[in-house]
Parts: sequence; structure tokens; C-alpha cells
Amino acid sequence: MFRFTTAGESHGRGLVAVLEGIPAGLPLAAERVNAELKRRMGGYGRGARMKIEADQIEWLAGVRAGETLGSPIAMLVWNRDWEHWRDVMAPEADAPGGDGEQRRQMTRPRPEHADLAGSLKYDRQDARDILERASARETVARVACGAVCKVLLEQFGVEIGSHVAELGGVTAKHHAPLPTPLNQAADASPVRCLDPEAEREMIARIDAAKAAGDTLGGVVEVVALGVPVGLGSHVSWDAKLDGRLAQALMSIPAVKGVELGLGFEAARRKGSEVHDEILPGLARATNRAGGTEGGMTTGEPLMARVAMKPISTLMSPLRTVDLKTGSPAQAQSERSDVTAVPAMGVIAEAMVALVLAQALLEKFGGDALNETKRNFTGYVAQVRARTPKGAAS
Ligand code: EPS
Repeated sequence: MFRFTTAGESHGRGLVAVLEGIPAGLPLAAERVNAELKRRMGGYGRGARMKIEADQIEWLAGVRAGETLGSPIAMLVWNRDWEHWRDVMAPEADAPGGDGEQRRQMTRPRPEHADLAGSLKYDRQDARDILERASARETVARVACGAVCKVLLEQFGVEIGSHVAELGGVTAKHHAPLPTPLNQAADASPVRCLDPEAEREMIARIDAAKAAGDTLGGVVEVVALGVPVGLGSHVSWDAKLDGRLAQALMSIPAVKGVELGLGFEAARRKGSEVHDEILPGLARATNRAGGTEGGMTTGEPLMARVAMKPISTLMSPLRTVDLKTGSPAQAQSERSDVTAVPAMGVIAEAMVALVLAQALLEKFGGDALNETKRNFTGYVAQVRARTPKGAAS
């Protein structure tokens, strides 16, 4: 069964990622995973934390002699910042940090963070018990699992990339066709934007927001090329790939919206201006659907747009209430990022990779990579045989 889980607090000892269901025999090197972790750490607008960390995995299980074993893959990433938080985050009741006060209590919840709802739900006096896990630091472990899925998907000709389409209210000019490889072009920009003019303005807005103690959100476009037709299914609500993508992408911290293809714009147009006509050879005239129909992939590029709100930690804080006293207060300021939109793109790629890998393994099965590939090749031939005679291929 394909599944993954993560464990770890932002300033705890480290992060653990466990990924199950990857077939045996997949060539896998730590460098591939670490390259994705490094991409996630980048982006103009990040805070001082990223200067402390140097995220790298240690294999704990599931890989031997450069290949997967078919057993759960476990990876560990140490938090370097732990050294500065040992006392605050110590698991022991009688740790050197002393009482709650000295353990850097957080009692003034930030609006739009998990602080308040989490403290009430889990009945914690110290919102640090909530914020440490709600922190986007957890996405290190997701990106590690997603990187393994990317390596698997490459074996089937699937390539996933992303770029920043909007940041801080600046919209990049539409770039058509998108460059290939997409990530090579996007990663060359400090904000992962393909439009140099928009990039300059985005950087200026990040500088201005930083000076004002404010934060910025934005929109990322994720693209998966080479996805075969028929991943996911129309038969049940929870098998539908569009729904699964939306859930996975919405679960990224601070994400407030997900669109596939035209997304909300499709609701404003007439049907004739939305639907993708079918041409001889079963090609499509357009890809406004963004690569899914009826909860299944169409074989066209998968296009998802992901909207991130501004980070909720403001250096010029908003109004809140101190949970200890019940009195009006200013929200607590913790060191944070001005924006993490460029990094969110890398995380969104990982989430798309996880959903596609799961759907691909669901369809083609296999305990060993060779078996999965045999099943895949047979299916591709079957689909090709359905192309009407005399049509362009
Ligand atoms: C985060 C706050 C910042 C970010 C962090 C997410 O961390 P710190 O409080 O240690 O400065 O840098 O993101 C990461 C650590 C990361 O690896 O992405 C938060 O509160 O969500």
C-alpha cells in the first residue's frame, strides 16, 4: 500500500519521513533527494533560519546498494537549529531549560496561524506545543518523499516542475510555451519567476514588505509533463485525481486555493470557450482542463495553480489576546520569512509527485520496478491501439 507520513517539530531534534509502497529495484541516491531539499531552502525573502540549516537526508531504511528494497523507505533530516533550542524543546520534564517561562512560551497567538485553534483543541497553555508542528519546516520531510516519487515517475517519462506566477500582487507575463526543463529556467531566478521584469518588481516588494515588518503571498504554477492518460478514476469520489491533487496541495501550510487548468476562470466563460476539442489521433486542440477530465488524467500536461497567503508571523504584529491574562495584546513575533512562495513551488511539486506516484502504482501495481514497467508498457500499447485507423499518431 502506498502511503507516507512525517514526524518532527520545527526546532526539535530533526524530521523523519517514511514512504511505503515504492517497488523494489528503483535506483535511488541521496544526492537526488538532497538536491530537492536544497531547492526548497532557496528563494528570495526567506529568513535567517535557512542560513542555519543545510538539509540533507540520512537513509534509515528501505534502500540498499543504491536501490529500493520494496520495504518502507525511512529518511532522517537533522535540525541544525536544535542546538539553540535544546532546552526549550527538550522532551524531559526536568530539562535544564527550567519552567515554562524559560521554555520560550508562546501565549499571544498570531491571527491566521494554527496557534489559537490548536491551543484550544489540544488544551495546551503554551502555543509552542502547536506552532512547532504547524511550522512549514515539516515540508522538508514531504519534499524528501516527493523526491523519491519524482525518481520513480521519471522511469515512466513523467517530469514535474513549477514556477512563480504571482508574488506580492505582481503578476508575471504569461510565458508560452513554458521552457523545458522548466525547473532549470525557474531555479535560475531568485524568486523562481520566468519574467525578468516581474522578478525585479517582486524583489522590490519583498524588500519593502521586510522593511515594513510585513509578509507576502503569491501563486505558483505546477506542471507535470508526460503523464499517461487514465490515472485516477471517475468511479468514486475519493478516486478522482483532481480531488486528490486539490487535497494534497491545499494541505501545504498557508495554501488557500488550488486551480486546475482554467480553474475559476472556466466558471466565467461559455462552454465553447472552455472545453478542449478532440482532434484526429485523439490529440487535443487546447488544454484548458489542465490535464484531467472526469477525475482522470487526459495525457495532456497537468497544470495546477496554487495560491499561498502571506505568512502569518508579522514583525509589525496584529492585535490578539494574551491567553494567560485574557487581555488585549500584540501577536507574538517569532523569527520568520517575509515570503516562502518560491519554496512553496518546490513543495507543491513534491505533493503532485506523491499523488501521481500513488495513482501510477495503483494502476500498474508491481512489487518490482520491472513488473510495474511491464504493466505500464502493456497499457500504453493498449491505448495506442485505440487510436482510430488512418489518424495522425
Ligand atoms: C516557520 C518559521 C521560520 C521558517 C520556517 C517556517 O522558522 P524559524 O522560526 O526557525 O525562523 O524559516 O521554515 C523552515 C524552517 C523551513 O525549513 O522551511 C513557521 O513558523 O512556519
